[in-house]
Amino acid sequence: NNACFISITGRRSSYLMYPDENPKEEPLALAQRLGILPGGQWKPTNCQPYYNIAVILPYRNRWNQLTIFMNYIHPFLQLQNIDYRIFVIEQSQIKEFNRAKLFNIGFNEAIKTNDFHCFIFQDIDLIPQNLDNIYACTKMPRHMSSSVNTFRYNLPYTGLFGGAIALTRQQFETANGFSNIFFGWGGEDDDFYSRLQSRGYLVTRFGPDVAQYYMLTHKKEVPSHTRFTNLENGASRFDTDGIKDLKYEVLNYQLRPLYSWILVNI
Ligand code: NGS
Repeated sequence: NNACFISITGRRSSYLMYPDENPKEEPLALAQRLGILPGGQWKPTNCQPYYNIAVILPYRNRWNQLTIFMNYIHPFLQLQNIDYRIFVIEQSQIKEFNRAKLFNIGFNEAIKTNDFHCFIFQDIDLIPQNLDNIYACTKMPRHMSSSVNTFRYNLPYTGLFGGAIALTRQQFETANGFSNIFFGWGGEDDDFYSRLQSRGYLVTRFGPDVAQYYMLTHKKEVPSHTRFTNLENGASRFDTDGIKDLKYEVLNYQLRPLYSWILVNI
């Protein structure tokens, strides 16, 4: 009966938020001001939160964006009354970047620390602009970033499942997570969408005026040459390539003031 107030979406909020692209506050000072526990954990204390989420962020060589993101996302999640913990999974300099595998690793590490019900898998260059875009899970896997400013707030194609997504632990495990073989840019999100479809999940989205994101600018990545072949034979690997056969090495693990940092070799 002391449940936290939650603004469930569907309500049209015309107020768009923007990040401070040049934040000045030191991480420790920010953590203290906002009551964030080491490792980037927080939950409301004056009411019972509905949701317990892990935010999983793949990372490499984008310190400026990470700083902007952290300064923005903590107050945002706190305004939503979410019980949350943020994980940054950094890939060592070895091999091409593998966003999908870093998500799998983040999931695997997060469930060792807590019985999270819900996972947000997202890129650090995406800033949610509308507080009604609740950082929690829905009955179906949800594509959260369907309305991005760089696409003039339009969805580029129906099957797009990249950017920011929300899945329950059960949904993610049923899909066997992401494929681990997508090195370099592109396709891993399309493959994941096929996985969900093959397991009978329909994906959901909130309306375009709720699911709005502001993308921090960066130069366009060069697409990988193997992405289409990987996609074509993807279905044959749904059961064997994913969280069930995940192999990696943890090089460093720190509870930083604003997030749990895990450096990995993949
Ligand atoms: C598709 C990519 C996706 C990507 C999407 C949007 O073409 O991985 O573009 O990218 N699929 C393949 O390359 C097979 S975006 O315009 O946001 O950079 O997510």
